[in-house]
Amino acid sequence: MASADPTHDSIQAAFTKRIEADRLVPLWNFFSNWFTFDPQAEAEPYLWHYDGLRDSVLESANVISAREAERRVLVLENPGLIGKHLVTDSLYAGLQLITPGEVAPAHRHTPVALRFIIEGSGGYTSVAGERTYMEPGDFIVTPSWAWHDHGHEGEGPVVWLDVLDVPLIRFLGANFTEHYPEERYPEGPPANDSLHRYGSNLRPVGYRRDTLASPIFSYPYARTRESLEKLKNHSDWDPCYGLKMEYIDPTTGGPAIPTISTFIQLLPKGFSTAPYRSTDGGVYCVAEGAGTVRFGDGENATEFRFGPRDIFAVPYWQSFSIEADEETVIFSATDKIVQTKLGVWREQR
Ligand code: GTQ
Repeated sequence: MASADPTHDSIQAAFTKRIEADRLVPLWNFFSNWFTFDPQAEAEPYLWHYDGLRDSVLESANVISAREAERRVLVLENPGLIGKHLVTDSLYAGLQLITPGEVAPAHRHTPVALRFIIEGSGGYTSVAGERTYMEPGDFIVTPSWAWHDHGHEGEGPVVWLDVLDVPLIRFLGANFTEHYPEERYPEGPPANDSLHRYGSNLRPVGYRRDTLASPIFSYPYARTRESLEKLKNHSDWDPCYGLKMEYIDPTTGGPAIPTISTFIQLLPKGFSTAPYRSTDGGVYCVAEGAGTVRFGDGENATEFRFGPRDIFAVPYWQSFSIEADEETVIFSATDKIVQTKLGVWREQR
């Protein structure tokens, strides 16, 4: 900040210039930018209407094959993060399309990927050779460094939302990718083996976990929805969350993914959540229902109408509330678990 005394300013400027060559920078020149009273997100609140994007997503199949693209994805780029290819400051998200008969070739990377299925049937993802078939609303995990390819044996397009922790892993310097020499990873256990083995409140006797990854890859919507349906009749509604549940690793009770928290929440028809903010930014995908999401207040207030399959970005420390015109189910993925483990997570109700 310029002071009233120009000599003082020019002494400081000259000093700053003089130390530049020594690779030194005065902290006082940027202290207030860094040590802000509260978090200042670059991401902006934003909503993508799926019905408005669908044509472009489907058209991408005429532009490039899944094989050539490796992953045919239209990335959801936040208007506050242009050129960074991110949906929020800490997460990447995109819409991936696969058409009948196509294969997205096998590879593996240290960033974790999650999928939330938007439309279509008959598509599958294979993790270490085990196929998981995808139905709308299913939540599927590709753990860090697991070989995976995608395919489609059914009819019609299959589209899902990808969310990856790429920004975090790149920032930390642990970003590796490897391409499998064949198009597909060799067939492994039968389809959905891991769900039956670990996802039924059972586990093999003697099971010992040797990675941080959950042994199940698939959280089928049919099961999730049934739980919400049963619980909604006698749940205490959280004023900010409605009925909100977290996807877990059944063998630990911890999060389904070590670096991304994932949730499903139900809001009954007519329910309005109380304004809420927390330090975990995230991406939200509407599984069912319709309503309005409102961000901020006063001059900076913005609101978006939402319907099924719409996706919205909630920047960190951004106050927002959701009003459900119909019974609404929303999936979300945030960096809460990372912040919780580091002891810095906060919320304000
Ligand atoms: O499906 O493995 O959106 O590797 C970006 C990178 C999806 C995937 C993405 C990927 C994938």
